[in-house]
Amino acid sequence: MSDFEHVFEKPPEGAAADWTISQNWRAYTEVEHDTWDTLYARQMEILPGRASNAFMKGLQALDLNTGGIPDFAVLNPKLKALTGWTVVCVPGLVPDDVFFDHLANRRFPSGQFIRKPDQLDYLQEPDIFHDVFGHVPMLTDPDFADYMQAYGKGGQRAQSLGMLKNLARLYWYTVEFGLMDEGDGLRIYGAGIVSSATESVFSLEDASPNRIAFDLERIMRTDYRIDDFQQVYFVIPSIEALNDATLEDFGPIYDRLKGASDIGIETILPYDRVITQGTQAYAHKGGRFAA
Ligand code: HBI
Ligand code: FE
Repeated sequence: MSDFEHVFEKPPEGAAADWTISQNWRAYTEVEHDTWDTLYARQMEILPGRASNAFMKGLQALDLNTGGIPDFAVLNPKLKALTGWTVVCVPGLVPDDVFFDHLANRRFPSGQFIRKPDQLDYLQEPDIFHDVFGHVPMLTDPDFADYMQAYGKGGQRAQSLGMLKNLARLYWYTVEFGLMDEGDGLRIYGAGIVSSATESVFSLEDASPNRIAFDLERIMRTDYRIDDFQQVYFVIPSIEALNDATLEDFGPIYDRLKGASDIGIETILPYDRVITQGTQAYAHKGGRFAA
């Protein structure tokens, strides 16, 4: 049975044309609320000193630890006041054009379901913990809020130009699995890492993955895998720099990408600036690669 149980051809019963559904917060069970609390507590054992300042600041501001799954009716006024974003509830993965339209309008689509107690360590499809704990705190950062809206607008254009595969890689290696150099060491800002207990440690401390300085076109040529830890992570110097990278016109970039070959996940190119663990490595107190 595929992990993806929440994929639909058209908006399921009760969903609006834009695929949104009511969160129906009252219907969550004790077990589901406990699952949120268990996952939250586990991440908070690991993330201080590993997650980026922007993530930790956003988590504090939104107060996602009031006990159980956050109620969007309580969360959204706080988020909207900070950067104009709101979280909307969807039944699962939505078609790309629907996803982009929500992002382009500062609406983040979050799954309504939460993983089962026997799925704590891994599930492939995004549940509400991945979406709300992983993605939403970064939306409180003004530069990241702009970047995510630009991604939505860029996604609509990429789709029309047949360049979605390349743009999806940019999302993957920044929004989902991005690292940031905060001067005193690498930190996590990608939702796929920050919502995972194991990958939060692996991405910063394990010797096996490559950590390469952010390069927009290089990323857009680089494959990725969805069923295991990443083999390569890309490191931005700041969220502002990431946001600035999307301000240029992607037209010429797409033209160059059309003729460029894909890059495998294990490849290091001669011009890659590889971030080695001895320099801006992870400097968590007691971490194996303290600078
Ligand atoms: N739908 N609900 C949801 N969440 C996602 O993260 C998501 C999606 N649909 C498409 C998608 N992501 C990716 O293919 C984007 O890169 C387009
Ligand atoms: Fe995600």
